[in-house]
Amino acid sequence: MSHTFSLAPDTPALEASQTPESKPTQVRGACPHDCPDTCSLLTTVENGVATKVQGNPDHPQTGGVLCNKVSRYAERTYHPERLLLPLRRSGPKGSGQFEPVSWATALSEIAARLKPIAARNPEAIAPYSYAGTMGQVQGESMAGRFFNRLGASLLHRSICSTAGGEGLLHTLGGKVGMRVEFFAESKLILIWGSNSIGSNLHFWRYAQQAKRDGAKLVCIDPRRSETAEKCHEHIALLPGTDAALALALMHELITHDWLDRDYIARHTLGWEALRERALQWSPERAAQVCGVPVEQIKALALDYGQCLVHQQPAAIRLNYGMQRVRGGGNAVRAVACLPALIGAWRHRAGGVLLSNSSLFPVDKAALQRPELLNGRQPRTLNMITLGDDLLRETSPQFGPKIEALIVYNSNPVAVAPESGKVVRGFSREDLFTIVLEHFQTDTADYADYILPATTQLEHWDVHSAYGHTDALLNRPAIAPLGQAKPNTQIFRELATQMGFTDACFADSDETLCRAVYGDKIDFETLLSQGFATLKLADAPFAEGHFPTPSGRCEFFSERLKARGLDGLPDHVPNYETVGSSRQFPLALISPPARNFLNSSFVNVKSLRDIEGEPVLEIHAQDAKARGITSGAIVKVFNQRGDYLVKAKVSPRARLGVVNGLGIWWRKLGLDGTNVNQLTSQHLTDLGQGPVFYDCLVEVQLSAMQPESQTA
Ligand SMILES: Nc1nc2c(c(=O)[nH]1)N[C@H]1C(S)=C(S)[C@@H](COP(=O)(O)OP(=O)(O)OC[C@H]3O[C@@H](n4cnc5c(=O)[nH]c(N)nc54)[C@H](O)[C@@H]3O)O[C@H]1N2
Ligand SMILES: Nc1nc2c(c(=O)[nH]1)N[C@H]1C(S)=C(S)[C@@H](COP(=O)(O)OP(=O)(O)OC[C@H]3O[C@@H](n4cnc5c(=O)[nH]c(N)nc54)[C@H](O)[C@@H]3O)O[C@H]1N2
Ligand SMILES: [Mo]
Repeated sequence: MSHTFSLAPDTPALEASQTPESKPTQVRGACPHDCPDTCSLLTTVENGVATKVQGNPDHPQTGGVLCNKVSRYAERTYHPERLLLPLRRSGPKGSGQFEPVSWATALSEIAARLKPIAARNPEAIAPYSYAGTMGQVQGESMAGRFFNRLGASLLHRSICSTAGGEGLLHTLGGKVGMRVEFFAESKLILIWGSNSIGSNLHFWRYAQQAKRDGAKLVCIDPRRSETAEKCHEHIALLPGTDAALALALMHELITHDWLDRDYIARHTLGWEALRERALQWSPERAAQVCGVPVEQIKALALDYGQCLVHQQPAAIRLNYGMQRVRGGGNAVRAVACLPALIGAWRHRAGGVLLSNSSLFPVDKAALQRPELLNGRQPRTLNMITLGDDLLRETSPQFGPKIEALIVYNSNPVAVAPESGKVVRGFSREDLFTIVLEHFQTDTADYADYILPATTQLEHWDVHSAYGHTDALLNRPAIAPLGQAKPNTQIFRELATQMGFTDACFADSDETLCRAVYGDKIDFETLLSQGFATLKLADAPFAEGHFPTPSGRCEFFSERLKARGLDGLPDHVPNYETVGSSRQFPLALISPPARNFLNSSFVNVKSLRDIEGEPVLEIHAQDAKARGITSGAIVKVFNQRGDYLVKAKVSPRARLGVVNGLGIWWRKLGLDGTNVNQLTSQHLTDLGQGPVFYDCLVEVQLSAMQPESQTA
């Protein structure tokens, strides 16, 4: 393969399509999705058409294996409903009726609408984006420049990981932890708030290797997930009670003296205070709060403590599932303290991993150019409160009413909480909405203009990972389909239309790719190999050196105390705790479905066929009490709204907790809604994140049943 890396903004350099008659070629890329695994892709291209997308066998973290979803990436790319032309609304708001227009017309009409708003107050224009692609270039590079130059509202990109991110920051010093490959050598692995088989498959391969070598696997998850059923133990705690469990484990480590006193003395901060806090959490008290047998907590503490006694590595794979509750930040802090207590960090196969993304030297300023703000300090909107924010009038407290919304890399109508309000906001006649998309999603239905974006097979990008420590380059394998353009190019052209003449808007995607890491990661390695592994110590914290202000693992955080917050981790009960409401007695969680990636891939038929239809898993006893049997249509409801789903009486659901697997497109749901109709806009203790899994509901048989549908 010869790779020429020259890229004019609008004409991706393409090995395959430049020589349409040539033999099949394989083009190296990167999976763009929001997943810890960030796989290296090999796309086979024949006559300019991508015929197959595979895992790259030369990339150790990918090992030639892709998940079911991304192995269908070509099917998604060539999907008959792919958006290939710019579209302008031709029916009422939200009707999903559009007519094709030329790019020139779309862009000039958009600019004509945005200019007067910007002239009055640019903060009335808001971006909304998340992780449709995790690419540094097709994410916040040209888009960031555009919004900075405009002076638009800023966006707190909080919808996924900010509670856990802040929790780690104030404990370990950032999103840093074990290297994932060393889990293969661990002797005890706690899989905590993670359905690894569904959402972190390549980690699961390492866990399997460890299991074959005698490791014990414990899963801590309210749901009996695909992963939980394959572990030796499953602790099915109530949602939002993880900190209580972690503190009770500490209690046991202390009372049995399973402590690495040397490590604690040399490499931690706040031990005496933490000790006092943990001693308030007997296993009996935690068992009450967590809704699990006390013996299970004691047995887990014994397993963890024995790793110290026998000098064996104990590892924790934490994932973001457990921080989507009010106390998510504190819970991550509590769990992240555990390895230091037994000196697990001394081993390369010991410690904890939630994310390693802080290790990547991304030069955000070079990409987004904050100097374009020119001294302005626009307000920051939170992704979580989109529903409320769209419905707000101008006020001194919140600033101007949102008049225009530019959505890219996200599907907020499906994924943001309390979607009844989100939909009402998007329905506003006076809201001007632009959506950059591959498909006519629930959000695109509410657009005034839909602009067709390229997929990962059609554009350049650079990717950091969060579940391993390699950076990846994505080369386009095929030419853009139809009239689709990369996000970067759409924002370049919008900038031109708005009259922005700053030189940085002319930067090509090549320049942006090179700017991601500057000289911190060798770009030639990315070009020749497709990936570059960060140079890191095997056991990063064996000798302390945490990237905290004190250089220690901070059980006690002065920074949190200075903000008036608890300096120690604690159990912070949910906003909506089980048992606190007679009206809504069940806890609802809505974890990812294995064959979807958030709301992406829901429209890929072969994958949707595997998932079937939106279901609510419910415990046999909870079902019986309500006269519910498998296959019945049930109404799930609370004070925020309701939605209809098929019930599935299932051992995957624990007593008192129902699982509404996510995230279906609303328009493919039984009544045009999805689970986010019920979730709230409350924020987490740290990081101002979402509380999707902190949500009480009631479930009842619906008047609509499968029989009456066909009658
Ligand atoms: N197939 C697939 N893979 C994905 C995704 C997807 O949608 N589909 N999403 C991606 C995204 S956006 C992310 S952020 C990552 C990580 O995404 P995560 O959401 O962490 O992914 P999971 O590991 O599937 O789910 C978390 C697990 O946490 C459990 N859980 C819920 N509440 C609690 C709780 O209070 N305590 C504990 N201990 N567990 C709880 C759920 O039952 C679930 O099994 O995965 C990514 N990977
Ligand atoms: N109830 C409930 N809600 C949740 C969650 C949950 O567990 N339960 N999980 C939450 C989490 S962890 C997350 S991360 C969010 C995810 O929320 P989002 O980041 O909004 O993720 P997706 O739903 O996958 O939507 C991404 C969209 O971007 C589009 N896209 C992909 N690539 C490109 C591109 O290159 N250009 C453009 N213009 N568009 C592109 C895709 O077609 C897709 O429609 O959802 C959150 N919502
Ligand atoms: Mo996420």
